[in-house]
Amino acid sequence: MNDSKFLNALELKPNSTPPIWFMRQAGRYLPEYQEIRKNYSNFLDMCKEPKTCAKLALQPIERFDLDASILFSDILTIPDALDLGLAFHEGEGPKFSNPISKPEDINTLISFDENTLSYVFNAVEETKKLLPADLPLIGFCGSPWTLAAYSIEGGGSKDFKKTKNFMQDHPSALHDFLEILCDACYRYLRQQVLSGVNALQIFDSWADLLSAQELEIFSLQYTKKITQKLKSDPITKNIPIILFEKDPRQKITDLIFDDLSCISLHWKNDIEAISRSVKNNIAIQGNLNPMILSESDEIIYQEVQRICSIMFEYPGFIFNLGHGITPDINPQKVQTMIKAARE
Ligand code: 1CP
Repeated sequence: MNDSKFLNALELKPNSTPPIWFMRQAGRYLPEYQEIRKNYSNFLDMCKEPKTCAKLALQPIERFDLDASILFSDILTIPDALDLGLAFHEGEGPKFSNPISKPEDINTLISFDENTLSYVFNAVEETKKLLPADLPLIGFCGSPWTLAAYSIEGGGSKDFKKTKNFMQDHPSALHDFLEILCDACYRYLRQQVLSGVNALQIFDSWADLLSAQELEIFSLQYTKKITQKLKSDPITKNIPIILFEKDPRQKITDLIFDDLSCISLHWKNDIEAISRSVKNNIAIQGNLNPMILSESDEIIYQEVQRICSIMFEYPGFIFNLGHGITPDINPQKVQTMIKAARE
């Protein structure tokens, strides 16, 4: 047994209480985050300061005594390194000044150089220096599909119309782009491991834009290539990999594959049915609807205990939300959620 409940769970070893961390645990709902954030007009400038990233990653650990920390950065650093010109302006989501709008934009892309992202790897090293030795750090990237969607759309969107049109009109150019992103993600994650992360999570946050068949062709195929490369590389082969697919059209039990140590469930997934059918072959994380955190303490207790009692005897269970925490949540409610899960 190692000293980390989180790593134990990823190895399907039992824990007395479930390890806890949650998506977007460092961020806008924390007043101590806002205190630092107000000094930067562009969020990306803050991500480029490794010591600041380390401090931000530690904030939720110090406040809530969580069982895992996640690198403070963003999934969109890769398209930014491809010169798509990322900025996060006041009160807006991400925007690319130089998005992919036609196939030629893919042919003329600069080649990915992970050294452009040395600020991220330095952030890993700085965070490791501040974290207690037995507290694992999670590295991450977006799936090639999710990164392509932001790069083509030029930012966030409700319906990702441009991306869908691009997929219809230029499927082969899109595949070329996904191939480029796939190689970039692998090199990016490998370098995070060399810098000190203990586990990896791949976020396919726009899986729900795709039909079951498209998900296989445009998303999972490339994510599997990344994990295959990681698993055949001596540097990364023992690092556990977690996959988050946001509300996919395909059944979770059908999309799980061998290289994964853990599947992170969206809040719409049925954790009971899934845990029964995967029978302890893979760790399971997540599933609590983040909206519950705006409810009363009683409702939070009920919902946390519902999930924990379903997963009580499942050795590889990691308590987490079914998607990122939203900026409007009162940190006190998070405390209630954690207390309920530890009880
Ligand atoms: O203005 C601000 O203060 C910036 C808010 C913010 C933060 C705190 C953004 C912009 N990114 C982050 C950090 C971040 N992003 C982390 C590390 C912090 C932590 O988790 O503790 C991580 C892991 C991410 C990952 C990320 N970024 C995802 C995948 C997870 C998910 O929520 O599905 C996605 C989709 C992004 C893109 C992104 N970055 C930021 C925003 C507001 C968005 C969403 C844009 C949109 O689609 O509307």
